[in-house]
Amino acid sequence: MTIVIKSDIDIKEYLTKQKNLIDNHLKKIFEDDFENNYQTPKELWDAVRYSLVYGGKRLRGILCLATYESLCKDPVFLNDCLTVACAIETLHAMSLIHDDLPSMDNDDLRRGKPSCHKAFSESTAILAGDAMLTTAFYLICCGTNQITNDKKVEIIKTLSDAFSFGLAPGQVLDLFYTNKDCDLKTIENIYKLKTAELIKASILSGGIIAQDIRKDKSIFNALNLFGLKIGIAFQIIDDILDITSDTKTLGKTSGKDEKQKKQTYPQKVGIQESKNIAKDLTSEAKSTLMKLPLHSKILPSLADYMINRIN
Ligand code: GRG
Repeated sequence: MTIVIKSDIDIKEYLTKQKNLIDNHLKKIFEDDFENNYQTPKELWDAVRYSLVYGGKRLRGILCLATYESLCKDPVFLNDCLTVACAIETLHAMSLIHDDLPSMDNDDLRRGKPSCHKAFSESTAILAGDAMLTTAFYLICCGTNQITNDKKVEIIKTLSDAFSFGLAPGQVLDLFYTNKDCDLKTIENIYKLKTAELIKASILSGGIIAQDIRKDKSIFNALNLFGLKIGIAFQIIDDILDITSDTKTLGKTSGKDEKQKKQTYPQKVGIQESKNIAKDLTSEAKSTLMKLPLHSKILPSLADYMINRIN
């Protein structure tokens, strides 16, 4: 594998190339490798493959790879970074399965097809999510060959922090404030927890593989802030698209936030002001990277893509 650094990035071409890399690696892991482990009982692993291997933009995995490539020219750890990117996508996909459950957001559609509990059963969907949550950490421990054990622990800590202190409390608050009024600060905090923490952790994971970023506080702090800001902007755009786009384009049911009386930026300040806030957050995010010795402009390009996306 080689790293190609371009000054003028064709973002669509880059996204397609990186998504293919991740898709193929996920197929290899969940369809070919560990043949016995990933087969029995068939229903469980079919549900995992159904929700994970096909579909998804792979943005969190792509951010992990892009951060590595931005900080490290040496491709020696690139294959391990790809495995970590797949572990991150496994974590993200499990959060989507659980998010869709009847006791959570109760959504019948995900990635353009029936959500996991609709295609299988509620109990299988819960258990597929559980298996994915633990398999992701197994992949970081046992599916990587070049990175040190210290780095593996650092990545596991970063990602488990994102779930324990980000997604889980974020989801609790999101459900708590459904159909209840709250202020914009509270909504921002929910977006930070349920969405931005995993985006931040994906970026930090790529950074940890590339360098000792915990020692270089300027790099760690900049990536941290960059991740949180683009993560919040990403969720704001998600909520705008829920209003302005259609179910086919989104691959999930549009118009749900209004129906479920969710507390969102567009509901609070309107679509245009929400767009302005997402744009400002993205500019602030990009400016945090300015002083870093990056080898590529891919991270700012991805930040721009994330607020201009249509699904
Ligand atoms: C298991 C500890 C633990 C916690 C999970 C269910 C849950 C708690 C949290 C839900 C978090 C969640 C799904 C937030 C929404 C984030 C979001 C906007 C997802 C959509 O991401 P995309 O557009 O989806 O990147 P694709 O399909 O492209 O991957």
